[in-house]
Amino acid sequence: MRSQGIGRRALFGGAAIGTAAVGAGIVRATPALAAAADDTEPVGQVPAGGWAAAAADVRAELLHTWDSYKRLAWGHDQLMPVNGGFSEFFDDAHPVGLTIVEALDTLFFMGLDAELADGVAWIRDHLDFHAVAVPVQVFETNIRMVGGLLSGYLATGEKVLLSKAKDIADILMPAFERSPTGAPYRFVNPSTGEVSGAQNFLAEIGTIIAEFGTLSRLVGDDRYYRAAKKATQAVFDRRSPLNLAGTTLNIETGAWADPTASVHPPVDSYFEYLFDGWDLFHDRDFKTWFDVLNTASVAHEAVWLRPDASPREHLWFARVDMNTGVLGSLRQVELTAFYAGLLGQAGNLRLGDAYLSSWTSLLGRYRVLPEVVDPLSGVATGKGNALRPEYVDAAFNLWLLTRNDRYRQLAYAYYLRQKADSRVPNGWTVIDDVTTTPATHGDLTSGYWYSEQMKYWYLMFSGTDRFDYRNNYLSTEGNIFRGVRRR
Ligand code: DMJ
Repeated sequence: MRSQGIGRRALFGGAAIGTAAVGAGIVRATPALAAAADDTEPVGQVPAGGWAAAAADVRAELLHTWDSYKRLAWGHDQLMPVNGGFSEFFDDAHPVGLTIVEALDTLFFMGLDAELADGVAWIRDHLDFHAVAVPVQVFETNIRMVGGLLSGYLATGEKVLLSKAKDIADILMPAFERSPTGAPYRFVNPSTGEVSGAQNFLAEIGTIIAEFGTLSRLVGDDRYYRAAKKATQAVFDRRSPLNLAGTTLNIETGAWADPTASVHPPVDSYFEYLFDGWDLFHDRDFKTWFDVLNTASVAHEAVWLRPDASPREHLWFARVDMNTGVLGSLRQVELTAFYAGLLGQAGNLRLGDAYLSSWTSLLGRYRVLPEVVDPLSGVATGKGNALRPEYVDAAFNLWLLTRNDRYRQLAYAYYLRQKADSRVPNGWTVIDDVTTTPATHGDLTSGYWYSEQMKYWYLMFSGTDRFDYRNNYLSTEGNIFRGVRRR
């Protein structure tokens, strides 16, 4: 990807631009125009007490929330810190200790070794995914459970974690093996083995290779790697003449059920894992697939917009028709902020920086990012914040790549903002409305909070010798499959 590859530049003022007008206003980008995105909002912060104190604060917040989880919800999937209760993520009748699994490698990096040992013991004695008696999403089960157990194994060497990861991957395998196309069914019922959900989204089809490939490597059985690769290729082989893929595939017929191309969910991490198949396993096919699809996505979907009263244009990503390239919705989803880091990892630091800057620009208006936003008006159309990690994820990846301290300062400023708005006596909670003062709280500590942003913040601020800052790999769920340094 090169900056010349930016496909579209929309020069608009005003909030009431409809799709047709957007389409009519598109002009080709030039590198000179693209350079306009380089001024970044000055919202970064250096911790007054130094970075070590910031790291200690993150660790103390994690530990405080973990202690609440242990006291109020131990063994259940997720803590509800406001009412002091719990909720299950997969099956209301069968908790699987999701929070424990998600926290494992974060506890290791923070040196919380007694807590880590408690978690491993719970998993050894209680985790039985076969008992789950409802259909579970292959995607969520893989990135959270299989991934969490694998990174926990890499952090501790505890064989029980590897064997439970394999058990769960074996439960998921029929979703791949029974599919005529190789793209998985969306659901599996762990207790019956029944598969369901022939309409599947790209993220759910193709966010598999990091976990399944790592498992193959660790157990010496390439069935998992091959299944994940075949699923990824099933999408690539069905790309349009524009080299775009859609959003939803019928995995039985191979026909597109939704031909909307985008990098937003529920497509997002399909792109992430195309790159990761190359990054983790040096498999050239993944690199080729990533280059082909991502180059076309940037060319057709990148738009530069100037909202009301903004001094400059911001880079956003539109949805387009995969066959015609015609523009669809401009709605921006916070989950896609991760893509700033991926663009950087793939070699396009300029675009990655510009895209992070677009998200940063919203922090002039919101204390923490809302789930969904109209990029033309800046208005939040989804006002919640599910304790999302993606903005910090992108800042972390750009910081790892460049060591430009601005990214770490942005991440620290965001830490202070999220802490101020999400902290309750029992830990941190999701927000139902970020536009009210004070923020309107929901009641949940998302499992990924332990696995993702608390780890990203801690690694950025601490400089721990348990992590290899030069050679590492973090999955979409923040699980570390390369770069663990055990003594
Ligand atoms: C996480 O489970 C992962 O980052 C996933 O890829 C998408 N969303 C959540 C966090 O927002």
